[in-house]
Amino acid sequence: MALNADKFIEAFMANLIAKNPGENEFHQAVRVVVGSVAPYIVENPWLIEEKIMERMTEPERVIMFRVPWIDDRGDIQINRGFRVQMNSAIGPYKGGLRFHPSVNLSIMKFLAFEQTFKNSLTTLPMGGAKGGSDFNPRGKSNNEVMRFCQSFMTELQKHIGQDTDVPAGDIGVGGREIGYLFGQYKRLRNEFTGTLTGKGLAWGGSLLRPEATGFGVCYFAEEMLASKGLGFKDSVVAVSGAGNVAQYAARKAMDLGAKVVTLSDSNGFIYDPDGLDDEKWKFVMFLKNARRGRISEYAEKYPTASYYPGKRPWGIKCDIALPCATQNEIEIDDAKALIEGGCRCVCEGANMPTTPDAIAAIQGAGLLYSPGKASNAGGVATSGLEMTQNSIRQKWTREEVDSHLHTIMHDIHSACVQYGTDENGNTDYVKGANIAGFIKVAGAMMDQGLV
Ligand code: NDP
Ligand code: 2IT
Repeated sequence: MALNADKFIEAFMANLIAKNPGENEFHQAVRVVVGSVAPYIVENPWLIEEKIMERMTEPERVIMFRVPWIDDRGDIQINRGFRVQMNSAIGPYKGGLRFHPSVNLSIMKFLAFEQTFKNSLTTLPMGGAKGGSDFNPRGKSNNEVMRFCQSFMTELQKHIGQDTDVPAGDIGVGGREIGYLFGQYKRLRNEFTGTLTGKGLAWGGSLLRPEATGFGVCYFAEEMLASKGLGFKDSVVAVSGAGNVAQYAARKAMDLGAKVVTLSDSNGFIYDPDGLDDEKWKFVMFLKNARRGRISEYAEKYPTASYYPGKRPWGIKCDIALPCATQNEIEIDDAKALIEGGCRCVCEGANMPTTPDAIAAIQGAGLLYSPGKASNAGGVATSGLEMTQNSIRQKWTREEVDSHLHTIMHDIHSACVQYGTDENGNTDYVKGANIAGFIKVAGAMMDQGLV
């Protein structure tokens, strides 16, 4: 049986790599999922005949387009726009937009693929998609960002809609960008609908959407920790990133009684042995969201903190690690450092932040480990709640949204336990999340025939 599954994985991956050459991030994301579901597939050979994995790894549609715009000096700029509509078996396409210079087709496809399984886990009816551009918002004026967003949406609006595809934010796309994108969508389509989520509170946004991914990460970590009689209280937490997900993961960890000692950006990390407090957290919010500054300025303002340029925070001793920056930010040496530092739990806020060999090391050392598709699903789940509120033209209270978010994170944890727990009672959250996500999407695809 194991041999069959291994053979299936190797043959499947060889074909996928031949068909999608050079798309390393996409290969990586697929290999992890196929690794989990292969035993299930070989036990149900009709899934092989139905070519279910071949269908799931071929996007339903890929849109790539030119995004021309004019910068503040009057020079022409050309960026590349993407929307990968991966799978609509269980609902309209749903997933964020990333604006970052590293964006390419491989990154878009890995994110859209992960999103399909994540959205399936949320219990809500949402298919999987991702989009974005190699545009770099850093250092651009508000007017430049607006012109870029307007040009990007001028093409994207042909392919999205409240019942078709509902984009949201991701790296480099926050409230400001969603505002400009929504404004242009409304102008071109002459409709005020919930076609984007992460909207401002005055124009259709949901309370708690900005907080939802980071809060959800901590709710999920609480569930994992509780299974071992542990919790956030009095623990030391290392967070990477300093953007939307990191900010609210740090906030919730603090509120649950933990000491958050690190934050980072792509230039380096800060270590504050005293931990963040209310004032320091508010400074980070101002620094990153209003001033759009660098995390190094934290150490300039608070001399108890040190700044480590060009480094990641995983060498700092911690009980809980919350990677909330980007893909492949915990490599094997980082994993070893976390294990040696006594870390008990790695709960992913980012998408695919841990490399496969680092995951194996972390799981092998007996740490609690959850993949982003399970633990960061609170963001897209709350986007789903925003869509519901838009459809019924109502606005829920913060408490109502938070209660839904809690229930969803609890249910995702239960699904991971149901599908990922072995005879000895140990839960492999990677296996659990992948199988639970897969079964629902595969079933829906079978019901709908060969499309
Ligand atoms: P933001 O743009 O708000 O913040 C991203 C943070 O990560 C910044 O601090 C950024 O630093 C850092 N970062 C980006 N690229 C790199 C890199 N190559 N190396 C090191 N640091 C980097 O994005 P979000 O907080 O929204 O997203 C963070 C992660 O969470 C991503 O993986 C995203 O896909 C995932 N995610 C986001 C959700 C959401 O609702 N926003 C939902 C679920 C997952 P710098 O300023 O230097 O670029
Ligand atoms: O990776 C993600 O789940 C997101 N960036 C959020 C997507 C969404 O539609 O809210």
